[in-house]
Amino acid sequence: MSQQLGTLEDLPDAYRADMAAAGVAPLWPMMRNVLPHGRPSAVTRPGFWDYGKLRPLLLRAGELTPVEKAERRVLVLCDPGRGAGAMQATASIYLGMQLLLPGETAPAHVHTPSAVRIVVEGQGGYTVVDGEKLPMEEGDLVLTPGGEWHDHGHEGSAPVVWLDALDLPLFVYLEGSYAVEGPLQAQRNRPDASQVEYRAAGLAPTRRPGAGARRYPMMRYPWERTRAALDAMAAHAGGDVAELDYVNPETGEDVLPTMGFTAMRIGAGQVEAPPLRSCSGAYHVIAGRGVAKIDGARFEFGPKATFTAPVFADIRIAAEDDCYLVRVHDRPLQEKLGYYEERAR
Ligand code: GTQ
Repeated sequence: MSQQLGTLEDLPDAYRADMAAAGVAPLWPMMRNVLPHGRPSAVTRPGFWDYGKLRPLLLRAGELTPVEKAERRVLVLCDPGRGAGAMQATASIYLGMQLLLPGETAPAHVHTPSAVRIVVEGQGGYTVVDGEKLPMEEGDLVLTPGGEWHDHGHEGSAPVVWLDALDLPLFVYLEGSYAVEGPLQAQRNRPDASQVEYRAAGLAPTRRPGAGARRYPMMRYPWERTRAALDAMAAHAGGDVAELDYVNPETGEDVLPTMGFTAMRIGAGQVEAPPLRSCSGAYHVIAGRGVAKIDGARFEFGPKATFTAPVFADIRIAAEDDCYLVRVHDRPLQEKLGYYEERAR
């Protein structure tokens, strides 16, 4: 079955030159590169970022580069498989640590990629999306979906840091990535939808016929609620790891078109060993310590660490104490394309 295919070197030099001059190339020497057997071959390699190492670099960026000179003051987490400078953490997922100092604002813009913020440190930060002011407390998940105006501000007294997850690499690949800048938004004088319409799981506002919900009805998922939900679930999980999907409260679907998010609680002594998944992923540690083994790489993690897993990675996460993590993945994209799968380990 696995036949040896002809190589470029098998072909006469003159023929190769004629093909190149005509703007064509033979498929067969490249066949296994573009269509490997059985499973994809990943360029992405497992990555690990300790917050203790990133934090001083980020604060130094705060001294070196005023926010006006940065638009967004971010250190990008570069996939080791693509090397220093790679503007991505996996094939489809971009991750960056963003710093906002007290009193600063990051100007309003709108872009084609979608973003999610996971708050790492600090109090008083907020994001305004389409006029809705979303407070950013540690562990909160805040959406800024593609096509929605957003700006960031900071009313607190100490640095605020959050992890950005964007589907930017996909949009760059598609030659579809661009932004438009605008003035800071007027803020509606009311709390965000998580505190008004969507206070409780399973309840959504009653609507008149034809009066639909917003496409992104709730753009902030307070960590306090997520953690309480994980604890309640873990108490009755019979020793299983508790994992919850972040969903659109009106539709039950993934919060964004291409990226999905889950919250996990791996209890002390438990090991999370998921099936091999066709999606890539990133884990951000909200609390707890443990050891992650991803495709043979071994990472000792603590609070605020971030690590990544390529497609079909062999993942084992052993918790030393109770661990809370947020997982970012591209399963929604793969499901839309019709190829998401899980294989037994
Ligand atoms: O906060 O809007 O990390 O536009 C990269 C691009 C953050 C943002 C990033 C962005 C933003």
